Amino acid sequence: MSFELPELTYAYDSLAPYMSAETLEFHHDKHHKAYVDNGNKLLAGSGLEGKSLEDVVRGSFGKNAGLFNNSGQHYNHIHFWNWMKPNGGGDTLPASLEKAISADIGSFDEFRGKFIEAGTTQFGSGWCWLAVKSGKLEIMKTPNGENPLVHGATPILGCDVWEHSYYIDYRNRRPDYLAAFVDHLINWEYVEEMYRKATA
Ligand code: MN3
Repeated sequence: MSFELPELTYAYDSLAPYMSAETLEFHHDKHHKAYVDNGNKLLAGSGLEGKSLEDVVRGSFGKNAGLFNNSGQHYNHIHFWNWMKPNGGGDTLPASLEKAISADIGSFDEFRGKFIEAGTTQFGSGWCWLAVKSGKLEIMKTPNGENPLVHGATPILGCDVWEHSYYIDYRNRRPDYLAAFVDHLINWEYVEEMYRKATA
């Protein structure tokens, strides 16, 4: 099965002013598309053609750097678009998720602080995450196209801290971008859906 670029489920200008149409046009139409196109070229003949995307990511890690980088970024971005929605974010969470964050992280405010800190302190390009590992929620950060799948965990929320995700709108103010992501963009229903699947 080859990789395909998914359509955004919201209008390009609907996340403004927190993420502009210009950012989404470049990020989705150019950057994500390049991961899909390059990933498909590298998938051919890799021996992983029939596998699920998750298995391609895990199976190429440490073995086929080109395929790993592109398939990892394809996986990360498919979810990244769904981890956002117009009028999202804030501290009103589905009950099961709020309970799990309180139990495993401490409180919503602790989650918010640690998630933003993980994204701010990721040196260079990468991602910060809320992931399920051994049944518990954890804040993680990874470089480049890596994600929790290759560290024995399942991501349920991630924020792209590559400069292409925020430089048009925030220039070098990565912490402000991360705060806007948490306060105004997160699609908590999708996070909860991934949490339920990860803990089923
Ligand atoms: Mn990106």
